[in-house]
Amino acid sequence: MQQLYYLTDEQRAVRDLVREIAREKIAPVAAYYDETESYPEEIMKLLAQQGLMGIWVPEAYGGTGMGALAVSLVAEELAWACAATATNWGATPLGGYPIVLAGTEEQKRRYLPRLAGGEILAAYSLSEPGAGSDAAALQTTAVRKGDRYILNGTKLWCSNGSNAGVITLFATVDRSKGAKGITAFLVEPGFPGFAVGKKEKKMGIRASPTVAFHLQDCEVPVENRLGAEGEGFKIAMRTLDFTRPMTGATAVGVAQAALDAAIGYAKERKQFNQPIAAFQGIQFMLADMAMQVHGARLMVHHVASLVDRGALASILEASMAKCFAADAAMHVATDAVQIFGGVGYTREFPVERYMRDAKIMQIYEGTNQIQRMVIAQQLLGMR
Ligand code: COS
Repeated sequence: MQQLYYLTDEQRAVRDLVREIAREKIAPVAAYYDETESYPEEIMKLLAQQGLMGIWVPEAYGGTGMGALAVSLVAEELAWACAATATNWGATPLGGYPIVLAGTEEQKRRYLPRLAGGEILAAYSLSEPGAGSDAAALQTTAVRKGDRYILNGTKLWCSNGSNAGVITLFATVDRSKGAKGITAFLVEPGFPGFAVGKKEKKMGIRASPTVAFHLQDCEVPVENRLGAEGEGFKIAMRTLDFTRPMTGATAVGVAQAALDAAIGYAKERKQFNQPIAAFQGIQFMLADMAMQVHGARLMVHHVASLVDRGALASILEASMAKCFAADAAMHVATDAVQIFGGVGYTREFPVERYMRDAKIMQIYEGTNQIQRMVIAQQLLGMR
């Protein structure tokens, strides 16, 4: 395991706590939750009991305000055991961080303490059937009528959306204005006209429910608008700048798990009268895998540390870390399956799950093609 000299005692303590929970409580049941596509309720409760839901919430609102690097450490350790649990856990900072960014004092007091305590979870709802990579093309409308907004439309791909007590949901007050019409709302599942739609049947992270929402004349009180009308797109993007490193960390966790499994198997498995680890072909694969994990982790930690030092989350480095780590996870998990050979392709071993889980990391929170577009635009001074 890498020596991370730059971690504070507090960050080390939270990492070690989550590592212990992940290894003892989560890893043994991860295959069960994957196989049954069920929600790991008990695990989520345990994470809340251990005070882990509020590490991103400022202390003034009941959290421990530990910052982006701590969030990344937790995401990595959870993902080492179960990427779906890491996604379920990460949906709350993703859905709740916009409140920290743009919430009124009243909104912060209403939601953040409950999120910090794990009393409710949050989710983030940007995507739609016709607006995936092109997020600014969203069509869900919000029309103000007195002290309410009336929302109509369909949202897609919301991680942990069926378990959230508050959803940061993006709609447009004026389609003709494109990104400048997009407005953020704090929607509660009990609001009239709000319904959770179909749950997706997915290749990976199967213990993390991904759902659609249907808004039919959904009534949202004006006090639940987050930021001003038209500010929603920037809130959405600045949130992703904060959470893309966390997604990168989730990918690092999967990659580390795949590498650990491959090392263990290569030392045990004998062919041609020796462990396959004795073959240079396998050694070179392991060395390349380890370099990918190491590099990805350092990129994630670097951008998370920038955020913690008060720098605006770097758009360039957030995209780089997310993209590099997700590609690393896919590469390392694929090679881990290869090292296991035939049994790696079966459900007897977890590496096939790692490979299925790694794939989503190249897709969610902005595809890796979108990340490359953002990186190139930053390099070329086009943004
Ligand atoms: N941080 C802050 N502001 C940002 C920003 C960022 N990362 N990215 C864009 N903006 C701002 C721009 O500065 C611009 O503001 P001005 O008009 O005041 O200059 C505004 O937002 C619109 O930006 P732009 O014109 O670049 O938007 P585009 O429609 O071209 O799209 C991309 C930008 C492609 C980057 C965006 O749509 C995206 O990230 N897509 C992927 C969506 C995604 O990640 N979905 C996953 C859902 S969450 S699981």
